[in-house]
Amino acid sequence: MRRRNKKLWMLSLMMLFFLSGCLLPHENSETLEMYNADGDRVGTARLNETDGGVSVNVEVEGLSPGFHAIHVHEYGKCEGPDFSSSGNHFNPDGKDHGLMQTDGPHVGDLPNIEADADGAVQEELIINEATLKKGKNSLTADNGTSLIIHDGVDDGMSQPAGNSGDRIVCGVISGDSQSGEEQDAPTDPTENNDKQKNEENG
Ligand SMILES: [Cu+2]
Ligand SMILES: [Zn+2]
Repeated sequence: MRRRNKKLWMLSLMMLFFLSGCLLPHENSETLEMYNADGDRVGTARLNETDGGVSVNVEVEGLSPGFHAIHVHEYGKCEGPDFSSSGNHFNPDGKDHGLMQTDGPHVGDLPNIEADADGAVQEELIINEATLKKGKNSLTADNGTSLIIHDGVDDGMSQPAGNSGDRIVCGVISGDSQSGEEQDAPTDPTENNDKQKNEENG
């Protein structure tokens, strides 16, 4: 009798782990694979839902030393080499661009990140008005959005995009938990290209 209760208890505990492992983190976090214009994987961006918006932990290398613009763009598509497939900045409220703009900013506008002398960045940013859950400001709804790093610096004022220069690194925010679970496995960029091709054909 006792043993059976213990078994049941273990089973419900396992159920709880299963549910929390499969349902909750998917809406609360996602790890993006970041790719450069050549299709090489250059790092990750870890997104977490917080009370004050979505936090982004960017770990990317291969940039030029110094400041770079970074934004959330409106479409979840990273097609190199120019990444124009990602569209304009994520701007569900129809505001102007720029953190220093009185009629701004876009929800997707973020402070510049700074690469060190080796071209590496490790910074944590907050997308204040955004969510990974459902809603108007959801980064994952309607086929997702994308996180873009630029060659230049966002001046915080100029329309429509802060005069930030070329788009050089891109990662898709899909709401798909798979990318989060595979975060530690190095990916072959050609494999990813094949996958994208297949998705387009399908
Ligand atoms: Cu941008
Ligand atoms: Zn903007």
